[in-house]
Amino acid sequence: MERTLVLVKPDGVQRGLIGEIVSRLERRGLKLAGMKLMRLDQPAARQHYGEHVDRPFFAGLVEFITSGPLVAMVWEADSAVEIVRNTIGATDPGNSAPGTIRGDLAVNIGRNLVHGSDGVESAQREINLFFRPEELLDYSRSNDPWIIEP
Ligand code: D4T
Repeated sequence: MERTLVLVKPDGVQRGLIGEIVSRLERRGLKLAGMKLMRLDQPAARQHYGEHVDRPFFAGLVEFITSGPLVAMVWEADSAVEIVRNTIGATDPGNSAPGTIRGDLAVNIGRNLVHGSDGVESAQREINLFFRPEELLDYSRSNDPWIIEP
């Protein structure tokens, strides 16, 4: 089963949208494997956004993501990476389709509420950055056959 990392960024926490965002992923049928409220320090933030180190928005991005608590989660499904990306919507809320998290709840690329891993490999790397293996739980849900064809 594929796993992906999702962050409710500090803007989502401050705006009281943790429940809304978790609820959308839950109702989609994704399974929660791990979750914690935490504050990212500068080194971890620089590591998480390492691919953007040379971009002009990098400093602002690190400042923003470390500015307050965030919620880190691991969600699971077949094709979890793609399903989460589609549920979140395009990076720039100006292009996010209505019905997506960003398309319904955000208007600015620098305050786009959520992060979702963009590939299976980056998901694995990001999950390892945020969670220890024992913090991720393997369990079955009684309604799984109503969500996933056995
Ligand atoms: P994250 O990583 O936050 O889920 O966003 P995406 O995966 O959808 O998009 P990304 O990696 O391209 O960008 C990371 C992060 O940087 C912010 N950003 C991005 C920004 O403030 N200005 C910009 O021009 C871009 C491209 C938003 C998301």
